[in-house]
Amino acid sequence: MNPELPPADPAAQENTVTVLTAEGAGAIAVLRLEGALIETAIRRRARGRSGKPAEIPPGPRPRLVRWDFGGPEPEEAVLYRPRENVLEIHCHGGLRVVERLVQAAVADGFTRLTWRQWLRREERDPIAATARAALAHARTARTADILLDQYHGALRAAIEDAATALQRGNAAEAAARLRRLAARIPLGLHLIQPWRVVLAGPPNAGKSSLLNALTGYGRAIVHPAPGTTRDLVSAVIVADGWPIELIDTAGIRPADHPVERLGVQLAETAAHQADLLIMVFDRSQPWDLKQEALTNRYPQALLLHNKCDLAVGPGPRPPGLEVSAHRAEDVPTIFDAVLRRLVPDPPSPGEAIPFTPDLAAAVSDAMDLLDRQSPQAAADRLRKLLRP
Ligand SMILES: Nc1nc2c(ncn2[C@@H]2O[C@H](COP(=O)(O)OP(=O)(O)O)[C@@H](O)[C@H]2O)c(=O)[nH]1
Ligand SMILES: [Mg+2]
Repeated sequence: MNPELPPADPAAQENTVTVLTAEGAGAIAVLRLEGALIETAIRRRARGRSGKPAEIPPGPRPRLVRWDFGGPEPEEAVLYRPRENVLEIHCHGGLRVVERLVQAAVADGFTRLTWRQWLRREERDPIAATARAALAHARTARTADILLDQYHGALRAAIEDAATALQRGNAAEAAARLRRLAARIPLGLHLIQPWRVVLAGPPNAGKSSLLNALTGYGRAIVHPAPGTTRDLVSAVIVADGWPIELIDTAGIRPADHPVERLGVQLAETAAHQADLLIMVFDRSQPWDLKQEALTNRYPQALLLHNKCDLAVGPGPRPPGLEVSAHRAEDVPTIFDAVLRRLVPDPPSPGEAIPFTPDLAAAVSDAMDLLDRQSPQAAADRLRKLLRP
């Protein structure tokens, strides 16, 4: 027996059907058929109002037809045939209709592609293909703009320049370019994934009140009795165009009740995984050793001394923002401080940003290789990103 797979039939591979609209139900769906079988499919399935076969010549004119996919009633659809071998079917976006139209295309000899596979094939530049796929997940116009810059070649050009510098023996220039790219990795990895900002601190300090104030609505339960927030409550918000997931916790402290202990453990885990930890303290209470211990344990935390609408409690406190969750005017001050931490140096338009873990890893690897005096290997590692 021959263990080798037979070569793929190129003709079969060229006839493809792809749903281009987002997964899930929508008002309108777009199916894209590609390949020489389009002519046969049109002859078999496209009908005019009278029920007679409709002709769809290539050209920019969209046509309303009834597409006979083998169901009880043909489906109304707008056909657009930009080229001989490309046909777009714009139809109602219900999940079942779309699935049956795809099945009909498969029965006609088309191979189903996911939109990601289709993109991979469409875009010769793999970085552009990845950027286009990432754009589908951008949450804000600001992050979408940055991904669009990468789609249009900002990152590709920077990587090419670094690789060229390496090959010309210009190690200093290559190192400088790679350092600039590496500095952008933390930002790039948050264009799709929001930054995680965790609110922690002793119970009753006002963490849940602050989450509510920052999100602008009552997302977390606020209660005068300590220990109300036993699990994590989170909300994704947008600050200055950046997506941020705010995570409220039960507070970090010794807990007696097992459910509470679970909440405290969750809080500790969240604190360790956070991009930014906000430690909230009640400024109206005396500053004590427990609070001092918390600030020592998380020296990287942003400190908020909350309830500053009340009289200040005794004891010297470490420096931090003095705010009140009950004062709307303090919200922008808190966001400013948060953003200074998360995006200290916002990128300028057109800047190159490595925006996936793979791209980031390639940049880091290239820097390591350069450090270890292997400029050729570093250049190869970068060039690999550019090949289709
Ligand atoms: N006066 C005042 N009370 C506050 C402030 N922030 C929170 N509180 C109150 O403090 C209590 C505990 O707040 P909560 O947000 O549940 O604290 P958490 O346990 O840290 O989540 C509630 O009664 C809040 O209304 C503030 O800035 N000023
Ligand atoms: Mg709470």
